[in-house]
Amino acid sequence: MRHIYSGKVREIYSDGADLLLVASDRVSVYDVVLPTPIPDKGALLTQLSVWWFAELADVAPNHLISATDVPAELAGRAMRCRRLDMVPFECIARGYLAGSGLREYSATGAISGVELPPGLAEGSRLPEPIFTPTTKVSDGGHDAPATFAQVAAEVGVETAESLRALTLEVYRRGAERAAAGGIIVADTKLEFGHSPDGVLTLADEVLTPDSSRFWPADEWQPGRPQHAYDKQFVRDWAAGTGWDKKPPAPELPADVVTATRARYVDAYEKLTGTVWRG
Ligand code: PZK
Repeated sequence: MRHIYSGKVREIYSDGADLLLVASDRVSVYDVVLPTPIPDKGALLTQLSVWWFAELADVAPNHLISATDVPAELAGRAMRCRRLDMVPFECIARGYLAGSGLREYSATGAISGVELPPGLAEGSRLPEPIFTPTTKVSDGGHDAPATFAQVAAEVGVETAESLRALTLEVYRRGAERAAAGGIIVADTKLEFGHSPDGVLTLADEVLTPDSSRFWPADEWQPGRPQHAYDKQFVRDWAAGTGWDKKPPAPELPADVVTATRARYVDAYEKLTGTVWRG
């Protein structure tokens, strides 16, 4: 096994021809990784992704080979995956207005070239889900919006149309399932790649709270920032400490760790309809 990449909260290893995607228990808030892990977070997000890959198998083929044929020390929080030729765009679907999409809409009235009606507020539900790709910027820079035409120019119009259709269908299916459990999926970020035989394939993690904005539906109120399903206790605690949001972050108190872990468990159980047995 060779370590090939470290993200803020995840790692990639190569193992022969395969990749191992490993999720840690680290949590980031305001783009800063906290010194305190959330027990089982990596396993919860990995097992949620694994569940979604099966649930969405009729929408798109995916890169997962096995979540059990992994080294013992990574059991539960690793996915053995096929190596793909990655599409150089993040495929984002949005059903609600938040984050960088809100900023772009406020400045231009559109997101990634998709025109939206005037008068939408922070947290508003969009008339219909939209595809708002971004270019991947390495070196910790922030991703930049890309229009459909820019995606098509890079990967071809046929692949671009497939990326849009698959991204929107994954979002619709995820949002519908989550709504039944009282969770709004405001947006989600997907990654795709081509398999060696040229098949467009869903990669990375899917519909987790790290790759998506999950909001508690019963607290949704357009016109203000929404409560995050997973990290709200961390954010509220951080605001109360007076921490300047620059590294290093302070240690989390035990009650915030416990409450945050419970939200990840809750999201897993509500989405999958099964009980978490770590
Ligand atoms: C790949 N990433 C992002 C994911 C991280 C970073 N199946 C694949 N084949 C080739 N490359 C990738 C994948 C996938 N998935 C994904 N970077 C490369 C990423 C997980 C953890 F730290």
